[in-house]
Amino acid sequence: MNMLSQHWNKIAYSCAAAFAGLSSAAAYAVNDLPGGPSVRQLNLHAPATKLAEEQIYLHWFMMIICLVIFVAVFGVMFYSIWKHRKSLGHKPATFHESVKVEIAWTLVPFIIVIFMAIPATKTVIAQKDTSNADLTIKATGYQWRWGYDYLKGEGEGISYISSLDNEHRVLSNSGAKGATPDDYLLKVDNPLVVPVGKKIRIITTSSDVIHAFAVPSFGIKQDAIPGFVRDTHFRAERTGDFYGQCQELCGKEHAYMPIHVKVLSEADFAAWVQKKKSQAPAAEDKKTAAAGTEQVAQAAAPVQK
Ligand SMILES: [Cu+2]
Repeated sequence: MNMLSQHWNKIAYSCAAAFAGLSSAAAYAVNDLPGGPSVRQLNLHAPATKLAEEQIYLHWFMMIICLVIFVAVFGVMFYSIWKHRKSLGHKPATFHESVKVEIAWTLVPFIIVIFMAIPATKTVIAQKDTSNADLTIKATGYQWRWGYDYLKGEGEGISYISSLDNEHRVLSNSGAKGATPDDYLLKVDNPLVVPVGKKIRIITTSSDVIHAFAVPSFGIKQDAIPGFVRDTHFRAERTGDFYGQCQELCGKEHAYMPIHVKVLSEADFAAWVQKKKSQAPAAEDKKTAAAGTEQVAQAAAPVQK
């Protein structure tokens, strides 16, 4: 056996080993998560809003135009190199300027760019139009959780913190060996709850560093910047659970601040609001009681000089 075939054998063995490793990993594989990532997903997330649908359409529209240009340009180039090569006796042309060619290669790309820009601009403008929202919710990024405040519309006044499910954090700390749940590191204690078919405006800001509020199925991603207010919006077309993550590297727990949006029917949402509102006064009472005890304790403590 010569050196070269030994070398190739080595590569083949390592490929086989890697493949075996992959298939044994597949035994533990999670399933597709509706509203979240899928196993071996190649395309964008399945859309749940009109805007996400438009983005996916634009993505393929642009990709196809790029592919056609690629094939056309390289086709002409390789054909010319092959058919008009020197060994066949071809002599290079000596012309220097051709007004016709120059006009053509300026106009054609210009028309293509306009053709691409029109649908893209329409979608970008629609993405930025946060007017006439049915519900306005402020999403505040914290290291490393999300705070949701219902500012306007049904549920006004509700506010809570949404953190990663602790069991998932423990699982991650232990290396996540063996089977992991389908919503691994996407499960939270208090998901963001919104009604279906309503325009939801999300105002983003942050209390510490830059985070980003992103839910791929809705086609939204907006930075949450400390000291600034930015906004985005979505109108979910169907009920269900949708998942996203903080998409701006924000520190050591960046991977542990998922976003879970629960889209409910209007009736279910109204019931949820009622439940939250009835819980809120109790929580308020507890807070006042705690503050009261603190004040008493402070008053009782000897004054230090
Ligand atoms: Cu973050």
